[in-house]
Amino acid sequence: MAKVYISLGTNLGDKEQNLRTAVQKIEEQVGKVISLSAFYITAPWGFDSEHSFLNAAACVETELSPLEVLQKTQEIERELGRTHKSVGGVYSDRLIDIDLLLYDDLILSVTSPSGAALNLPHPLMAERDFVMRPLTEIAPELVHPVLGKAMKVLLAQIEK
Ligand code: PH2
Ligand code: MG
Ligand code: MG
Repeated sequence: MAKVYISLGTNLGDKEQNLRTAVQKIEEQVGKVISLSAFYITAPWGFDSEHSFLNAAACVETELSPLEVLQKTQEIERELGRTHKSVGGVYSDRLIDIDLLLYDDLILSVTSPSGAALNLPHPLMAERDFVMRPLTEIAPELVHPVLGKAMKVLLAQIEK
């Protein structure tokens, strides 16, 4: 059984409900949610929007492979009404975004059959306050498999 850490974000609609529904669907389709952070109100990062975000992190125990987890989480995004994805680092408002951060200690860069890229660990996670704050809440001592530092240390680096 693998442990996968997931980041969730939403800045449209009933944000709290969007996160709750996503977590419920993850539990049904990916595996047992063994930890879930609080929901954090965050400012849009990397683009301008009048809509603030609600972000969270979760740890899920799964029997699925990394690409299967990606496929399921993308399906859940579509079920929740997400119609388009960010392209080339150009972000837009969204009902739900579910990103894979870590899958055990795997270091991996592949393209799924659907054409989506899967990079593990998530290449931008350690730069993003909206990811690292909820993740550090649920896994402060977890060591990043590439950077070799605990999440609490990486978060402190962003904050200073
Ligand atoms: N997601 C992005 C880009 N910017 N900003 C916040 N606050 N929260 C997010 O989840 C977020 C973002 C790309 O997916
Ligand atoms: Mg994202
Ligand atoms: Mg995404």
